[in-house]
This record gives sequence, C-alpha cells and structure tokens, in this order.
Amino acid sequence: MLLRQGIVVDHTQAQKADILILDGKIAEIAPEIHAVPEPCEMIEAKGLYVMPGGIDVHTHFNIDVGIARSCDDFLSGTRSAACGGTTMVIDHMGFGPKGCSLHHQLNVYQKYAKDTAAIDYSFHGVIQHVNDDILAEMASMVEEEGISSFKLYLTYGYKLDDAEVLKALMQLKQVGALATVHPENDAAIALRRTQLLEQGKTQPKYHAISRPLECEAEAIARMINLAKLAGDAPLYIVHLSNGLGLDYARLARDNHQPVWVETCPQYLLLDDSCYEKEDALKYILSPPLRPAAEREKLWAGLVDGSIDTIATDHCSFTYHEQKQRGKDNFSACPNGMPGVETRMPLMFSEGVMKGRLSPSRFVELTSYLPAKLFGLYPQKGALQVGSDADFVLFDPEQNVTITHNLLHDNADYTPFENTPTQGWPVMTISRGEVVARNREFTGQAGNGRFIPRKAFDPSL
Ligand code: DUC
Ligand code: ZN
Ligand code: ZN
Repeated sequence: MLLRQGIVVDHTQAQKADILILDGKIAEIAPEIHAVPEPCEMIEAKGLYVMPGGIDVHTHFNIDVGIARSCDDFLSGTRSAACGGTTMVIDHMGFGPKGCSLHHQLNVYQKYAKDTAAIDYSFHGVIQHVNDDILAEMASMVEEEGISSFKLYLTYGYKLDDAEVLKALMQLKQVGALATVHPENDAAIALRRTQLLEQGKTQPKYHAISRPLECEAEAIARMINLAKLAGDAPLYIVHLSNGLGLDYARLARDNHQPVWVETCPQYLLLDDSCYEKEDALKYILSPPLRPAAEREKLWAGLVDGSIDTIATDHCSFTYHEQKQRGKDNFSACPNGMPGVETRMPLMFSEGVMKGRLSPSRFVELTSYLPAKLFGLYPQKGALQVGSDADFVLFDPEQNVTITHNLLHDNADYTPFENTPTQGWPVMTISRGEVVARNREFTGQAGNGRFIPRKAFDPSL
C-alpha cells in the first residue's frame, strides 16, 4: 500500500510525503516514492493529515462494575475505536474475584479480547490487594506477559490503603512497571454521599456534589507524596479533571519527580451544568464533570506540557440502564460514559483546527506519549521504518456534527450529541489494513493482536 502525498505528522514535525507499507509495517517514508512492488494499493492522501493511529490508554470494555456490566465489549469497543481513528487500546481490567491473582484477571481479559478485538490491544494490570504473592507476581507480569503498568484504586470496592500503596509502588518501580492511579478520597466521598442521601438529595447533580474536586486533588497530592516516599516510583495520574490536581502534579514535576498526567475530552469540553439537564444521568461518571472554569485550566495544561496524554475512560452503560438504576438515586447509577470513537475527532477539531494544539502536539498527546509511557514505542506511536503501519487520516475540510447514529458503539447515546466538529478521521489503518473508511467499519473481529509491552523506561 502506498499513502500518497499526505501531510505526514509525527510528534516533532509535519511534511508532505509518501509512505510505503509492506507486510503491515512502514517500509519507507520519502518526499516521493516511485519504486513500489506490484500490486500496490494507492491511497491518495493529498490534503489529508496522515498521523500515527490514536492510542487510547484508558478504556473499560466488557467491565462488570458489580451493579451492571458495560454495554461495550472488545468487539463493539474496538470497532468504535477504529471508526474514530484509534488503532490501539490499553484496557483497564475490572476487578476479579476477591483474592484473585494478577494472572487470573489477565487470563479472563485475554479471553474477552481474543477473537473479538478489531484493533491491537493490551491491558493494565489491576492491584486489588497487596501481599507477598501479588508482589512476587508483578515481576513475571512484566517479564513474561508484557504487562508493564498496573492500576491502583483509592476508592471503589478494592481501594488500597497507604501501606498497600507504598508496597505496590516500591515493587512496581523495582520490576520496571508504571503505577497508574485513580485518585479520589474514598472516605470523604462516602461521608458526603451518606449525608446527602440522608437529606433526600438523590438527584444526579448530587453525584458531583458528593465528590468535589478537592476529593480528587487531595488524593493526587497524597499519591505524589507516597510515590516520593517509595523512592521516586513513577506515577501516572488517570483522568485528571481539575486545575488544583494539575497544580500538585506541576509542583512534583518542578521537583523532578516522575509524574505524568492524563485527561479526557469530557473534562476539556463538558462541565457540571450537564447535571442540570433532563438527561443528567448520562453524565454520571467519576471523577464527575467540574465547574466550567476547570476546563480552561486543563487546556492550559495541554498547551504548556504539564498534561501528557488524552485518553477516554470509555466505560459505557446505556442511558436506558442508567435511568432504570439511577432515576431515584444518583448513587445507584453505574458510573461512566462512552467516548472511544469521539476522542480523536473532538480533540482534532477543538485542539488543532481551533489553533490551540499544533498537529504535532496532537500526535504527542494522542499517540506518541501514550506509546512512550506504556512501553509500545517505536512499534506504535512512531512514523519510522519498521513501525507498525497504524495510521489515522484526517480530512480538515470535513465538517461533521456528532450524533450517536454515526457511531459504532453499543450505547444508545453520546455525551457529545449535536457537537459540531471540523476535520474528521476519514480513514483508519491498522497494521496495513484499512479498518475504517468514511465512518464505516471495514475491519474484522479477531484481527486485533495482543501487544506485549516493554518495561517502563526510567529515562522518560
Ligand atoms: N470512573 C467511571 O466513571 N467509570 C469507570 C471507572 C471510573 O473510574
Ligand atoms: Zn478511574
Ligand atoms: Zn477508568
């Protein structure tokens, strides 16, 4: 396959070039390529941005959250991802049975994804409890299974206490893995929730009031200090939603501590006024949407380099199910929203087309840094000879108003309904195969591969 005369963008530069793809890998990049093997599929990319495929390092496909199971599995989730310009996901595995091993849960998820995923995938390990067996298992997860990042929860069913966090952080650093954390102060949230419910405050807006941004910022500050105490263990903060938490991360980085930050489109584009809407249950997620002033603080972080990645936290439940469970009580509504298909178009439109992010910075946030941090570079996230031929082609001239009918997930809504966008991913290529074209899925279930990841690179 030859991609002809696109505006080829990596994390450092943009230039007009041809790209030759052989056996699913990039074979050559040059201003013009004439010597091509026959037969060769020609793709005219003139006027299109040709970028490394999106890497979404935060999805929850097929997750059982106790009160409900998400409506997207690895087929619908990766199909939707592909149609939105994403060529790899790293899924955050849900909790397994009490006391289960790290390998147990990995095996469960390998079965979910094998034969169903349409694009490449990996998983973050999930630390439900900490004991000598779990600590010992971490090494083989990195070395033998290619799982080099692990999620720690400070809230939800299997939240870890400070001693568990410290032990886990020290061992993860030791074995070459990155700790990712969902930072929210569980006790503060539980107290506030109980008080609100006792006062009969059950409407969706009280979900946000039960867990204000200080609950998140406190847990971020605590994690940063615990990571310091663990000997500067590398720390990755997921789904940052507010400026105070970002300031704590900035302070740590100013002190040369290895801390990285992820945010998501919903925190950049939506705010807590959504909880006043009639369909407010669609916006129940954790952390919740914040006051509008926080959005600009996050945009500033994208621009000044203090936020490193944009992922989605795609965790979809139908609005039908959210209403069924949560209409009388916000705390009974499953938390999460879909987003895996809209991340790339929204960020391209709001970031690149509105002039807030350069095309290269967009690539850095959506593909290059995700690949670097999670041990995929340069197989993924790079436009280099030998890298996987994973691409997204954006047409800057296509204007699309997002509506759920255009999307390919199993949900029954998008939180971005009626959002106008400028520039759309018109083609997605996964290891040399066109998996989406003009908003149609052209890939195949089972063509996605598990990608073993390298150990965390401490020089980052
Ligand atoms: N938050 C959500 O809203 N859903 C899934 C997990 C999470 O942290
Ligand atoms: Zn989370
Ligand atoms: Zn999540």
